[in-house]
Amino acid sequence: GHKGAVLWFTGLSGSGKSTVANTVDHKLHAAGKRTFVLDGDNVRMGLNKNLGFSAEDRAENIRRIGEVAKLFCESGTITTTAFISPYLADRDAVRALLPEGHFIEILVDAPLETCEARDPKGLYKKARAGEIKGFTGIDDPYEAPEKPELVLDSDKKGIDELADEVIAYLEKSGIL
Ligand code: GGZ
Repeated sequence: GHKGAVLWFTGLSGSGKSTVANTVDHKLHAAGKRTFVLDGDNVRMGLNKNLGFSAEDRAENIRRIGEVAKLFCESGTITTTAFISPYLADRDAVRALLPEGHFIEILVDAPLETCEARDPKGLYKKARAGEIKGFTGIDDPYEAPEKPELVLDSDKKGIDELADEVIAYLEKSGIL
């Protein structure tokens, strides 16, 4: 069997969080693990649809996701979350909800220039044009973790390699 855990991906829009998180989830699921993904598609569209992108709303977004992830973790599920979660204090508050060793903070690291060049939804372009205010990395801060359990170099490495790095960490740390 395996223990429950929260794999908390954090990083800029366009860093590859969702893609790596979903790839990790698929690999774990294929290996017979109980898994679940929380991301913007299933959380910001539902539970958190009353929240926007002010500092207060982002904090509440992360708080609720943390509480839901905690419940999944208690059920023995390996839960991956893929939210920018730009503020240190909000992520630390989630860490404090979970038992020692069960919150695994994963920085999906890519320079702003790379994320902006990818711009899959054209949001950076809109932010630069002033059509979106308070966009993370442009006119709202991204506070990188100081001691993440894992840093993924999404500028230099491919999705599959990064997903395997996460799984290797889970094996090393006794989650799997
Ligand atoms: C950042 C924004 C914003 C602003 C809309 N700032 O590339 P995406 O589209 O899919 O990822 C971004 C997503 C961020 O939602 P999160 O719930 O992950 O953010 S947080 O953890 O900060 O609460 C982007 C889109 O929503 N988006 N406006 N102003 N990203």
